[in-house]
Parts: sequence; structure tokens; C-alpha cells
Amino acid sequence: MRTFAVIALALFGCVIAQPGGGGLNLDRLFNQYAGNDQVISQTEFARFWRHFDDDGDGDVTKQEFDRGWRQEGFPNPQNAPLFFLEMDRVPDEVLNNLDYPHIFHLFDENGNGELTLREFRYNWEAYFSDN
Ligand SMILES: [Ca+2]
Ligand SMILES: [Ca+2]
Ligand SMILES: [Ca+2]
Repeated sequence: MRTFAVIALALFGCVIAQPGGGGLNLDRLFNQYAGNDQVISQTEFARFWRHFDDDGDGDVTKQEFDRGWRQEGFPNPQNAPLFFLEMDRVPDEVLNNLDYPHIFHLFDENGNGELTLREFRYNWEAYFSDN
């Protein structure tokens, strides 16, 4: 039953990820960072943002973000500069450990310190879709 639910959820995800999704599989992205417990912790979410840091200096520059967003097929790459600004919660033109907790709180709808797939999807689509 649980397996069926997971499969059904995955199929459902594929279907609604298609329009304007740019080929990104949100479920797969979520699972990649959530691990076995099926929720994304603050640490795991920071790991996602940190993966844009190509030179590993601890700061994601706008250039690193734009390039990564485009290359990895994330949605609406023409708006990547805008997404960067939105996520730069401590505005200093880089994304780093100062910003990640704030971004996490924006996604954590019920404030319980973990992101479910539903919270992740809801906010991802709100911030990064243009429709
Ligand atoms: Ca960097
Ligand atoms: Ca910042
Ligand atoms: Ca939550």
C-alpha cells in the first residue's frame, strides 16, 4: 500500500511537473536531498543551495547561480537573476549560510523544522514558476 502510494505520488508528480517544468523532476530533486526520512531538514536544504557554489568558497555568486540554474534544467532560466534576488534574504549579493535558514523558513509552511514534499512543491512552484 505504501509502495503504491509512493508510485502514485511519483506519477502524479510527473504529470503536473510537465507544463513549464523545463524537464525538472521535482520529486526526484526532493528525494535526492530528503534521504530516507522523506523530509528535508534545514541542513539538507542548505546542501541544495550550496551545490551551486562551483568554486567552493562558501558563497553562491549570482554568476554561479545563473549558470547552475540553466545547466541543470531548472524552470524559467530567463528569470534566474530574479530568483537569485528573491533568495538573497540577507541581501549582500551572495547566497550563503546567512541566507539558507531564512529560505528554509519560507518553505516550512507549518514551522516544524522539516520540509515535506508538499511544502517543498508548493513553495517551489510559487517562487520559481511564472504561471
Ligand atoms: Ca562560490
Ligand atoms: Ca545573502
Ligand atoms: Ca514543515
